[in-house]
Amino acid sequence: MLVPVLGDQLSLDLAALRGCDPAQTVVLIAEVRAEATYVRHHKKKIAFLFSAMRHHVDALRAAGWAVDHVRFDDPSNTHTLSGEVARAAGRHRATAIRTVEAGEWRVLAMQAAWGRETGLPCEILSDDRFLCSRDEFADWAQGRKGLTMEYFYREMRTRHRVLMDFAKPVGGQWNYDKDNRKTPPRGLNYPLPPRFEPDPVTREVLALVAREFATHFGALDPFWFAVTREGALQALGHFIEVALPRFGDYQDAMIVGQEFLYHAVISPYLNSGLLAAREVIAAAEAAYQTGDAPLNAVEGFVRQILGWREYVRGIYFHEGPEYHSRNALNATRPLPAFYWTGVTDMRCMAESIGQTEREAYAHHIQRLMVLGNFAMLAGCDPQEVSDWYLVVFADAYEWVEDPNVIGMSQYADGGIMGSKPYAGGGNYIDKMSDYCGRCRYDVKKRTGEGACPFNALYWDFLARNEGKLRGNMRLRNMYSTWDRMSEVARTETRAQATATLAALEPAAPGWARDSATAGADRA
Ligand code: FAD
Ligand code: DLZ
Ligand code: SF4
Repeated sequence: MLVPVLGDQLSLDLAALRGCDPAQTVVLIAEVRAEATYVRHHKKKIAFLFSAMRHHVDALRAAGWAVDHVRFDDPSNTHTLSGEVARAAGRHRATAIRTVEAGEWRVLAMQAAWGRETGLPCEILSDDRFLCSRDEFADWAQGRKGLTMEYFYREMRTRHRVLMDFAKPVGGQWNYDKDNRKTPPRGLNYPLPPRFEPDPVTREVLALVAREFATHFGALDPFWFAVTREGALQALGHFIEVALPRFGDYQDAMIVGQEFLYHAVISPYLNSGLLAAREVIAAAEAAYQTGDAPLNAVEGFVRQILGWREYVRGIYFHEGPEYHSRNALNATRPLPAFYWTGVTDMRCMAESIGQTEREAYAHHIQRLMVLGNFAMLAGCDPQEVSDWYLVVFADAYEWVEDPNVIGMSQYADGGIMGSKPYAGGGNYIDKMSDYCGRCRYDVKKRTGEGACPFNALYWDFLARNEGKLRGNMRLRNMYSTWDRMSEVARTETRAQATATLAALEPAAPGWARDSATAGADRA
């Protein structure tokens, strides 16, 4: 039996391994150029994954599995997943292939062809590391008018008995967000996620990535991610003990120089398989039960994993491969160059892009209300925006990135993920951050010299998309405010936005995808 294990399937308890006889099985792990370059991933993301894959080879061998590990610099490496599966099938005289479904339509299509390409039976198993299978999500979605996350989440809580008091939610409410999202007081001490010194395996990978992917976006230094399950468990334990109790309070805050606040910074570990969603949820629930973390924090955190994470994966597969191409607002502007360089006078953008370049990480509100918000207000092509997110974050895989970008952030799915666009002017950013006080623009100004670009762009976005958005009840107040502005104010606002948009320099092609093959390898 040949069991190909993908780079984001680094779990010893993988469905494809369960029930296999170690004496009759070869596990294949292949480091291939095609997966590192189908989009030109952040250097740190490639280094994290290659090092985690190498450590997982050791973990599998220690657990008794025979592993065929194709290293990146193996001269006979074909540098594609399918090429390596075919070679390994021949090398080991395999009689069958067993694998777990990939988290991306593009790779699923490859897996579907492995049987035909090798002439062997190929079984593709459901990825039961997720708590909601594709079929279960389809059943839940069947016949519903809207696919609201909150109802999905309640069903998941009930089905998996998480934070439940028999049939009722613990504490009597499903959601404690009203107790969350406070403005942080000045000078609060934030705990940093634990930093792991690169070991010799990681150092070798860092040298490889510096050599082979020198032109990709992002810094390799500092590299402090955990690359083993033990390290990832340590990071989880640290979060539960030190940061979870205040997770909810300052979830939406953005502070210069504080990149992680009380966030968990575990998404690269969860999404690569080093951590399991079930154990993360159980650890958070246990902290509530022992009185080490309050309910508002634990419920808020559980909602992210049992709710949002499972829900976006459900949406990705339920909506099909063409979901990626949706463009409900017909947005066509090329992504501005500063998304890749970080060079902009907008302090909020420069800070969020700068930390992404350094750490391959930005927290949710930076991704949604700064980086995504600007792209949507400016009318950027959602597919270009999606490519950017897939490249720059260490936790980005298409099943999770695409719905968050196409749906939640860009409203390009026309309202499947959210009942209104997550659009905001400078006010929201000012309320939740200390960026504006340090910015050359004046957040209180809508027009004129030095006005915050988000302000005019916000109104221009509403005016530009009036035909599609005016009927949305949740935007009624905003359109009323726009209507009440004087004709002169409206004209000046739109002229200000037009000037801002005209000054945006488009990114040169080739940052996200090799320009020669751009678009060719999407499903
Ligand atoms: P915390 O804030 O501490 O949350 C805990 C965990 O909850 C995360 O680790 C993650 O596993 C889960 N989670 C929270 N929100 C979401 C969500 N909306 N979707 C899925 N899981 C969620 N997350 C990714 O893992 N990969 C992506 O490529 C990704 N792209 C995003 C793009 C946009 C435009 C937006 C708005 C969000 C995106 N997210 C993505 C969701 C979220 O921003 C990250 O999961 C989170 O910032 C990871 O950091 P953390 O571990 O510190 O999370
Ligand atoms: C992201 C990634 C990278 C950079 N490299 C590899 C690799 O060399 N080998 C591999 O098996 N997987 C890699 N991956 C992860 C795959 O692209 C991933 O399985 C798909 O994105 C599907 O989620
Ligand atoms: Fe961003 Fe505007 Fe605030 Fe500057 S003033 S940081 S551009 S929101």
